[in-house]
Parts: sequence; structure tokens; C-alpha cells
Amino acid sequence: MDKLTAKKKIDRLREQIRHHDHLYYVLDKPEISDQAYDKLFKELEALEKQFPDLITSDSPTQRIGGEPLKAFKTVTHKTPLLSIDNVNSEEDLLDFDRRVREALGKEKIEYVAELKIDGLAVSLIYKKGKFTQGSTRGDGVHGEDITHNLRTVKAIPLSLNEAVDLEVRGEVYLPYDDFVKLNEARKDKDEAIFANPRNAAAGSIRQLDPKVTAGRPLNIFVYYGIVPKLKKHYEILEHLKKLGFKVNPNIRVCEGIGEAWKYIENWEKKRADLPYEIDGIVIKVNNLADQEALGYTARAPRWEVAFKYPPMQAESVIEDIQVQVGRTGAITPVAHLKPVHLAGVVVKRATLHNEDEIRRKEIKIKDHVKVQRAGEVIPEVVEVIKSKRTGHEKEFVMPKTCPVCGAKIFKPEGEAIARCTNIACPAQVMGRIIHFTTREAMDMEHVGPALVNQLIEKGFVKDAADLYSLTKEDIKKLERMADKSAQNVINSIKASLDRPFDRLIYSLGIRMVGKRTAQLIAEHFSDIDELAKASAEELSEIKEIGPKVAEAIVNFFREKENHRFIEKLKKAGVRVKRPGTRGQGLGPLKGKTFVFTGGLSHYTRPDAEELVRKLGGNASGSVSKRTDYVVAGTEPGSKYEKAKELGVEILTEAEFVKMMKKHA
Ligand code: 1X8
Repeated sequence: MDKLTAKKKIDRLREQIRHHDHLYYVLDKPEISDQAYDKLFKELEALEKQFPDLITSDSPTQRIGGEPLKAFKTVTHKTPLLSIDNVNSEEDLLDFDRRVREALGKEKIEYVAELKIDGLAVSLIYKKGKFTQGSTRGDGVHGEDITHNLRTVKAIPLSLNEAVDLEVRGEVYLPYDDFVKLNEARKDKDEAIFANPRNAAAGSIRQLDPKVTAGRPLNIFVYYGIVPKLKKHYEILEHLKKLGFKVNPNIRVCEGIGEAWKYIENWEKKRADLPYEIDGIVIKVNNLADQEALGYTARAPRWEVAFKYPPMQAESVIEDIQVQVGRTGAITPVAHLKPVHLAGVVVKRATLHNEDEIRRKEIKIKDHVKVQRAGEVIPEVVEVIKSKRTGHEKEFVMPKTCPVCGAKIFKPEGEAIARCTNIACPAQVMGRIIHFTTREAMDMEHVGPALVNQLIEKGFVKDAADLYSLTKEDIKKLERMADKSAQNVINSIKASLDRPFDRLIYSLGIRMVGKRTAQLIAEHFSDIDELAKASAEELSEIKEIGPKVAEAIVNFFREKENHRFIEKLKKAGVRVKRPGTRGQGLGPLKGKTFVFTGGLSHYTRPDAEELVRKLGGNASGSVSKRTDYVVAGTEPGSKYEKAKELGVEILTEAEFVKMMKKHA
């Protein structure tokens, strides 16, 4: 075939594939069989292989492109992605309507009511009809460039049927069915499961490797766009549909706020039947001139509000109550429920938190109860439906000894949580190791609960540091571990050697030290030994760290066992300090040490530190005589005072940015 004929054929095939993609992914109305579609696709692939110079980036074959990224680039949104004001009651909604009517001097307002999708806001930019850049909302001003991942979302057209310049915004989400399937597959592979569809969508879109994202059936609804000459928001949505975007089919124009309220009430009942999660309804002023007249507050538009729904609930029966032992020995009573559908997933268990909660809610075994899921993996029991009691319900009795190791359970005076008193309790040991491996801690992707359980049973590991001495041969001795899976396990353990310092701190499982506290600590100390030596007073000086947390940290480092554990981690080669606190060598900032304090707006703090290191400088957490510059953002803390005291040069953020630009 000559090139001209090939080009014609390729163009025709692309046109057909785009058309069928649109029918399938956007309109949900396929017209041809999967086989017929595959045939077209393979034909196009074959021709492109034969004529590689005819490949264009908007070809349907080019959704997954290239190598994994090293990091996300930051993009600055041309106009910020604002948040949206929330209302929770009819009264608040009527207030909103009154404000709008008064500001515009109108009797009745035409609104557009739309489902509020519980996903991730994204911005899509098209140049001459081609998709050129996609980004996350980020902090509203700066987002992350996720173009490579958004290209894999089949409902996002790579090219439009008009050569326009356009920015549209929408919500990327994962339908319930796909969320459940994804979690099942992850469980099989012993990978951490996602708490809800939103987290799964967020985790999928923030992948550096587009091949991973392509394997997650992400979807999108588009809900904003700027189209010149059109006069109403609803007309814009209609136009976006014509251009090939997926717009939610349940959007309605409402005459007056009364109709909008009816829409809200109606969808509160019907939302359980939707194949995706919504967390409310967005009400927008339809007339664009009116929108402009109303304008914006610092945070959000004055022409729209979101009505937030309460968490979804379902009714079930408590068949039994059993207790679980966590990594800190905490004994949590768990209700085993008659399986019930709730917000797209089947619920079999619900946490009862602790004994006091059971008494307060007067929960008994065999009670009919209302269950709700509010973002967590384990749903909770909200209340007992007392009218359904038969008299056969049984009181729950808290065990006196640990169901796992038999040690005494102890509940300190005035505390709500009872604990197993044996720190060598297998449930606690296992809990600590699993905590260490989780995504938010050292993130060992292929090491999950089932694997940890086997490793303990076989006597291969006694604590998390032992993971680092495992060999592929050890892993292959476990059930269902072929060579490739064993290699994955070893690789993910190895990859965790170099996690950021705050992750390591969080991984230690110090009481009361969550992710946020771990970050604060990591900003203040440059390595684990410095932290281990810190006194309670010193720790309490860190903003947001109270005396109780400080004491928990000091107590942790009093234990010889914990020091032995940390030494083992060091020997294994785990990074136990902030990167680059020592001289980095080359670059214009060689030998210069920077300390950041207060909030930055141009960069995130890790990005600013990374930039300093890239230019050869050091970023440190604490101010000393050796510090060259302290960069003071908004509301700078004690480091600012210390810098003044020591006479260290203080830069504003603007001065710092200027300095970086000069060197970059
Ligand atoms: C967020 C969302 C909006 C809409 C749907 N889902 C969301 N999550 C919509 O307008 N239909 S608007 C919005 C925002 O924060 N501005």
C-alpha cells in the first residue's frame, strides 16, 4: 500500500474508532460488538506499525504513551479552581437564593441542578481541538500535571470535532463496580485496599506510570467550560456534549429555588441506585451575565452552592460481636452483620469503637441497627432500631483476656480503650509490622497482611526490620509465590529503604503520632538520633504538638527494645534522616543551608527543599549558627525568632523565589 492510501485508511479508521469510543464510553450506547471494535483497532495498529511516521499523538492507539515519569510537574492554573460553598439545610439554601435575588434585584432565579460527584476535580486544556494538558485541582492555584494519566481515560476525547481552544473542568471518578473489582484484585495480590472509590480514583490518577492508570477504569463527568457567545451555563453543557465530552445526564434546569430543593430531595432517595458515588448536589445560577454580576468571594463563587448529603445508611442485624486486637493492643469490638448493600458495596462488619460506645448506644447482639459508611473502610453502627427488639437480644460482655494471646486486658481509669497488656502478643506484633508496610508508612506495595501473617508463622520475621533480611528464596517458600511474585516482594521491600523521613517516623507506630504529626516532627529534626534525644519540652515547642504527644514520643524512645529496632533498621540501610542535610556538592547554592518556616504559597515545602538541594544547597529542619538563610513564609514559627537571635539572614518568600529563578 502506498503512503497516501495508508493515510486515508488510517484517518478513516481513527474516525470510526473515535465514533465508537464516544458511543461506548461517553453515551454508554455501543453500536458494534467488542470483536468488531477490536478488529478496527488492530487494523489501525498494523497500519501505524507499517507507517510509523503517520502516527499522531491524538490517535486512539496512543492513549498510553512512553515511560513512567520521575515526578509530577507543577502547573499554575490560568484561573484558579475555586472551591464551593456548602449548605446543609433547606434554610441555608433559601438564604443562598435570597442573597442571589437581592444582589441581582430579581424575583425568581433560573438555576441548574447537578449531581456532585465524589471524585477528583481536574482541568483539561485543548488547543485547536487537541487535548494538550490535564491537571489536578491541587491547592486551587497550583495543580499537578497529570496529562499522561488523563490521556488513558477513555471518556476524555483526545481530539474534538471542532478545532477550538478550550478549558473544561470536571470530576474524575471510579464507578462502584470497578472499585469493588479493583479492591478484590488487590486483596488477591495482597495489596492494600482502597477505603472508598474516591481514594481509589485519587490513587490511580497520581500514578507516575500511565500503564498502571490505564488498567484502572477511570471515568469523568465534565461540568464547566468557557464557550464564547453562549449566554447560559446549561447551553455550555449542551455544547460540551456536542464537542464529545461526557456530561452527566441527570442535570436539570430549575425555575426558582423551590424546584432546586425538590431535585435535592428527590436525589437523596435515589442516590443509592446510582452506579457511582455522589456526596451532594450543586446548584448554579444558569444565566452567565448574572454569574458575572454576582462574582466571587476569596474562596468560592457567589453564584453556586453545594448541598451536602449526610452519609448513606442501611439497616441490618448484628449477628455477633467479636473483638479485634490492634497494633497498640487496643481491643475493638466489631459487629458481624447480616450482609447488606450500602453505597455500592456489601457490608458485613461495622466497628463499635469501644465498650463505652456500645453502652452509650445500648447495642445488643441480635439488634436491628442502622449502619453508615463515611469514608472509612469499616462502616459504623449509628443506632439501634429499638422498635424491632424481640426480647431475645443479648448483652455483649467484654472479654477479660486477650482472645489472641490470653494475656490480661487492661483499661486504665478514665480511658475508653481497653488494651491487651502483652507487647509480644502475636496480634500486636503482626499489627505493627503491617502498619510499617502500609502505603502511608513505608509503602511496600507487594507486602500485605496475608504475606506478613505467613512470614510470622514461618518464623522468618519477628519485627518489621527483619523484612529487610529476607531473600527471594525465603519468599518462594511461601504459598502461591512464584519467582516473579517473590521478586516483586523483594523489590518493594528494597524500594522502601529510601522513604522520606516523615514516613519513617510514622512507620514506627509511636502512640498519638499520625501522619500529620510525623510531618511536623520531620520538619524539625534532621535525623532519628536527634529526635530520640529530644526532651518533652523541646518537642512541645513544635507548633501543634501538645504535651501528651511529646510525652508519648519520649516514652517511645525510653524503651531499649525500640532503640534496638531502630539500630536494626539502620543496619539494613533504611534512611533515617532528611535527605541532603549534608553538603551536596555541585551547584550554585553549594554549601548553603536553608531553613523554611511558615506557610509558602509559591512552592510546597518539600518542593522548595528539593529545589534547594537540586541547586547544590542543603535544606535543614532546625536553625543553627551554620544556617545561611531562613525563608519565612506566612505565620513563621519559633525558627524565625531563633534566626533573628542568631543573626541569620532572613528571606521573604518573594526573595527566595527570585533567588531560585536567578539560579534555575
Ligand atoms: C465540584 C463538583 C462539581 C460538580 C460535580 N461534582 C463535583 N465534585 C458539578 O458542578 N456538577 S462543581 C465542584 C467545585 O468544587 N466547584
